[in-house]
Amino acid sequence: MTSVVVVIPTYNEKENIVDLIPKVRSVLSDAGYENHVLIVDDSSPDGTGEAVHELSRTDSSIHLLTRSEKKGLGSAYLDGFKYALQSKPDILVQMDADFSHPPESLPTLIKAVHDEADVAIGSRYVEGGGTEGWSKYRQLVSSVANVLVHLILGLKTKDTTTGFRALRRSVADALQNYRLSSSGYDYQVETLYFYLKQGFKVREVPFTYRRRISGETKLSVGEIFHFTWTLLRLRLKGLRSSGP
Ligand SMILES: Nc1nc2c(ncn2[C@@H]2O[C@H](COP(=O)(O)OP(=O)(O)OP(=O)(O)O)[C@@H](O)[C@H]2O)c(=O)[nH]1
Ligand SMILES: [Mg+2]
Repeated sequence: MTSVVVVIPTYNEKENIVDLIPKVRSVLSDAGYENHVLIVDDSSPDGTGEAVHELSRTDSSIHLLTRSEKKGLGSAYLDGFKYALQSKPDILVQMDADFSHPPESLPTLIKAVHDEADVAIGSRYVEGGGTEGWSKYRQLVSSVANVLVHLILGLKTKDTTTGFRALRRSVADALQNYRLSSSGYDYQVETLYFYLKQGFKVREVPFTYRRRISGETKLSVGEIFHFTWTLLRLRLKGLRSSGP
């Protein structure tokens, strides 16, 4: 039986996470996967960690990794993968806690890795994908981010910023040995850049991104500037190491 660990970073997501975890577990069990859920919580003041701990008391497939303070989305994934790799799962999944990445789309995403891909990217910008309930501002931020990635790094992947991804274990292993320079939202692009440079087979799988159900966004203007700076840095590093 194929084993899957779903890694979900949280910061103040109590309301979402108590509904999301059982949903993820049931969707994956119904699809025939041995599955575990790992929450990486940065000591959320709203009690997210305590709520997850409570759920884990009755379900040994729910795990909680608590970090002492808010350290960023990217580093939460890295710490989560490191922890999850100890049990040697076949496939690792990363997804948000706020239902933007629909649990119902998990089997299609995972199947792409199960069948042939090294990395499956849940994509809003390939045929069949899309967004629901986004403001014009949020649409603009996402489009501009992708245009910048295409222009500056020359990547062909349509949705370079999505955080809904499934990875073969060997990819997560490779990531552990790579010195990642991003710790925030720029993690998505830096890792994609790394996967493509390593020659991993990356596939986009359409899904519909939904506006978060409850709670607040952690995407700040500061993160957006930092993201652009990361692209320029990666481009310069790429030029120095191997040419355009
Ligand atoms: N552990 C941890 N999780 C984080 C941190 N920043 C964001 N997250 C989580 O990462 C996921 C994505 O963050 P969101 O705020 O939803 O960002 P977004 O999806 O780009 O923005 P929205 O579209 O407004 O939801 C959520 O599950 C957050 O709780 C962090 O510093 N640490
Ligand atoms: Mg979100």
